[in-house]
Amino acid sequence: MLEQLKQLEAQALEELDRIDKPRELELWRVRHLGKKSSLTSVLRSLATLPLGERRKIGAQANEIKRALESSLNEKEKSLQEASFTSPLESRWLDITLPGRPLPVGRLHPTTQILQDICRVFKNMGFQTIEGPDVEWDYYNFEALNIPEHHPARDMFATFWIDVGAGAKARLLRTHTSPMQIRLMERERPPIRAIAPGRVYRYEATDATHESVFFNVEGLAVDKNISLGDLKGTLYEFCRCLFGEDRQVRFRCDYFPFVEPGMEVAIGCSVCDGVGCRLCGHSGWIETAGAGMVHPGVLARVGIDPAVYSGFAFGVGVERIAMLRYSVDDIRLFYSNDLRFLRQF
Ligand code: FA5
Repeated sequence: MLEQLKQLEAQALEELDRIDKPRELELWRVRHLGKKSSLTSVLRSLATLPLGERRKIGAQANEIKRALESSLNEKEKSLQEASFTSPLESRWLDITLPGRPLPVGRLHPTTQILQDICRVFKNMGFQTIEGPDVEWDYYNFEALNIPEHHPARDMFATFWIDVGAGAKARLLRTHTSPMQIRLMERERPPIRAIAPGRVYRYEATDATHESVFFNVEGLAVDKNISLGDLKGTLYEFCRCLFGEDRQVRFRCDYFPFVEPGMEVAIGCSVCDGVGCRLCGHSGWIETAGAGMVHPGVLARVGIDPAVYSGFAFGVGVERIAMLRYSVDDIRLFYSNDLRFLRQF
């Protein structure tokens, strides 16, 4: 039996010597030191031997077991060391080379402009609020003096979610003006707030029109608010974003929820007012709708129009970005061309 043990040891060590992958070590351990190994069966059979032989063979078997275990540990260590050193030896590594730069992301130009717009109004004392993109017909139209079948609904080609449910129909908001109602329902004057957000219109796109774009709604309601306050606020807004020299034009326009209503245009920055493709050769870009909040709208939300008055405006954010960066096609913003986006 002693001879058999020596053979087992020699064979196990020979196999261990040939191993060159760490994952093979476990298989070797199971084969030579595991429960079903020949060595373990020798140790188990000791009980059947006469006492004298049992001591001798037992001592020998245990010694072989310890020797195999320590050879296994050493082999494990040497394979581990080899796995660290061999790639360094086989490949040439120039540790003086500069690292590969990680590309750093940036804010989308619309987000940058949105942040600038919000900052300008914040400095003028406007709080910023947000509201839902999926809106009720009531807030988007009805409460803004645009009942069902009112021709002004044609101004806003709508993506409907439920059709024919009257004021309870849902839609993707066509403008941020519903936020005027939501705000006045929950707050009493004095009110001074802006509401930035995405709006949706079911219309064909061109150089100045997208079907999904951003508006920033503005609303101020208090005693003695006048058209002069509205114009002053929008002049200051343009001055902060574009400097003193950029021209601003106010013209009469119609929106059912304001009286009087107006359209605000800013001098085209691509052609400097001379006329180009972007401004339709007019020298001006329409950037906002605005006006004095209609007395009927105030009354609907329980604000007495005999005591309070207010102004409201809705700015087209991408139009501001186009003017700011002299971009002559609005579709560039959302076509995900990195060559364009990386410039901002
Ligand atoms: C409105 O949406 C009104 N809610 C604005 C308003 C608010 C008027 C408060 C009175 C009081 P309008 O449809 O004109 O108005 O849109 C507002 C601005 O969004 C426009 O001046 C323009 O700058 C921008 N805009 C309009 N349509 C598009 C479009 N398809 N793509 C990109 N920008 C647009």
